[in-house]
Amino acid sequence: MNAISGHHFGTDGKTEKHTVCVEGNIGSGKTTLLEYFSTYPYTEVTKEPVEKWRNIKGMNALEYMYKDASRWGLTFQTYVQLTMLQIHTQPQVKRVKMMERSIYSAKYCFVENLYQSGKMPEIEYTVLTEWFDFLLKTQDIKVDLIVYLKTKPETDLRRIKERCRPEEKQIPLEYLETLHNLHEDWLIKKKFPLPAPVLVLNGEYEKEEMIKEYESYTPHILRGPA
Ligand code: DCP
Repeated sequence: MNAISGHHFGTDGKTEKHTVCVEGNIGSGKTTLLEYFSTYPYTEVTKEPVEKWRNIKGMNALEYMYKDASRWGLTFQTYVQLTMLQIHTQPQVKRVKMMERSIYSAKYCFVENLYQSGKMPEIEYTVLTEWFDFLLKTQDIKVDLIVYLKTKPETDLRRIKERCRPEEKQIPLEYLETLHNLHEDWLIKKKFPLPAPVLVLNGEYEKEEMIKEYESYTPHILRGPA
């Protein structure tokens, strides 16, 4: 690893700042990947937004959404859109900014799922979409690389059960399959606009093998596209 001093971030001459978003299904291992990269001195990693969604002035929007998605989907996704925007526009101090998810996956995977499954009426979908389009046009939402942790929905379900987040107890496999397909539609099949190139990592590995996978892609992830 290179020593870091002042504004010189490496010996390769690549000192430009860049932003990396980590995407993947629920339980795909995004948090673990971000924890690994947070140990590098020139990366800043934003905290898990899900903790904000579980506590809006003491109210748990994530719980509301899982209990009754038709009633609370718009409320929850409006708040997700706000918190993602806040993270995207937060001033970047270090050379590499890494964040969990993005305003894009919220829209193209989760809002899309609510709409397509009939849980979000067209009027709500349209209002959220108009906000989304306006934010993209007027705000600085720059992403240089998307790291996609690709997993099988069965693996996600096992991990979700192991970690035991109370709100997620009732998640069925079909829900993860639908979300998996939406991630694939966006990140692989390019059915929705892609804000940056995509690096696909195999998220199926467990602990030590996974760390080896991170290590082998570290130059690519931390440097961004040449
Ligand atoms: N969620 C949602 N709508 C969004 C984003 C997330 O309904 N726009 C939900 C799905 C999960 C919870 O929020 O129940 C957190 O999901 P993430 O995939 O963002 O975070 P994880 O902690 O599950 O990721 P990982 O297990 O990969 O670390």
